[in-house]
Amino acid sequence: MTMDLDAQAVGILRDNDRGGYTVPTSGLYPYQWNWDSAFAALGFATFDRDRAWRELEDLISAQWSDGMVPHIIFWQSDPGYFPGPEVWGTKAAPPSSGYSQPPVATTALRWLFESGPQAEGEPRLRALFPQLLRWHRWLHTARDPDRLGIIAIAHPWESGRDNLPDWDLPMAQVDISGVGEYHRRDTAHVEAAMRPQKADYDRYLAIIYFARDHGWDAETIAKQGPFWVADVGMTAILLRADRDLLALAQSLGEPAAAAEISGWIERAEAGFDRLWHPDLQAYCSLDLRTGRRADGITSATMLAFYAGVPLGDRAGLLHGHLERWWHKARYGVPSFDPDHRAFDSIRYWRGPVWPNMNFLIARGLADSGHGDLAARVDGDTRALIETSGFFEYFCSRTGRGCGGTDFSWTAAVWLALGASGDARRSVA
Ligand code: 9WN
Repeated sequence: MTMDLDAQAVGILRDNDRGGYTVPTSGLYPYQWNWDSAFAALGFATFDRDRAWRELEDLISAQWSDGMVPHIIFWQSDPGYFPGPEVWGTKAAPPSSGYSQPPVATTALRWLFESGPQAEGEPRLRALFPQLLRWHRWLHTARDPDRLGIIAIAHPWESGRDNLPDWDLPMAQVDISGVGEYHRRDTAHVEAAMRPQKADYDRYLAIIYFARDHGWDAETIAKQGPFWVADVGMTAILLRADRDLLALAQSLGEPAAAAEISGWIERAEAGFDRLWHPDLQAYCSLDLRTGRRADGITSATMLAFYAGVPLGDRAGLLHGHLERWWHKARYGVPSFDPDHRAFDSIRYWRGPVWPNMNFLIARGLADSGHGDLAARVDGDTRALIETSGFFEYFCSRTGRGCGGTDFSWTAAVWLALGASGDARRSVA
């Protein structure tokens, strides 16, 4: 059984390989996506290390001159996806979207570097390191211009967790009067009940049009953009990625970079506290335009372990939420609190289980000494794949597969977990 699934997972990554980069799934997502590639690299690393490096090299090669690494890279045109390059109008080469995504890629690169022979990794890492440093610097400046130690997203897509209920209130403020008619493609590939609604898409487009009409200028976006929310997921993943970048700077003997990165880590460790919601007893996103906190708990709160935030008594509170969610939803870890009125077990990021998030959550739990909980999260990820296949995400109540099929990150996570569930050992 496991052998078959291993072979299937390898086959999916091979089929989704477009020669240097991997599409998340053919049809629904026909381009390269940023954090998807980081997971794909971890999967490739289990059977083709050179290909794993290339995945990340291709991603970083699309970096903008200001340091931003885009969330979608349109390597070739494909009418099957909307909004395509003509809608974004970023003038980037290669054509790309104008937002970024959480930098899981840095963490994947560290895993790749440390698990392979020095002679293989060092020259490749040395070539990428300055670009990684510039990307992190961009995230810490363009997306945290006031140096709060929490990272804003300028569009829900920048979080990677597109239609979380967290974004409902901030999105309600977005003026959609200039959006006009458009033709979505996603619902031709998957059931509409599993995808964001038209009201969400109107706003996704209005936010893009604002940035496009202001030449994708990061300062204008930060000051006046219609959506500006500090995201727990982006902040936690960047903090973890900073720690990994620091380790890489030390391995490469880059003391000036190491000092700069240490400053970011210090700021984020202090800043993370701003996201604590005293009533909900969890880390929640914060609308930086209105000062309003999200009124629900998302799976990103569990990334506090992955980020290595000093938690004290809060660790127990977060475990309590996890236990409560398991009791209610059957499969962990739902992307949104199953006790909340906005929970929906199949609609995109509003309650299903996402294998990529589970992977990060479990690594964080394992690293912080909660091996039992990590094993349970990994066990659920495996059970979902064994029962339903390599779907984009899964219903947290029934385990039914949802969204895209033959999905790269699901195949990659399966391979990276390995038979033992020890991601690092199997990646090595
Ligand atoms: C928009 C590719 C991407 C993921 C995101 C996921 C979804 C895109 C979409 O697919 O977003 O970026 O069109 O819905 O939410 O996490 O990177 O798999």
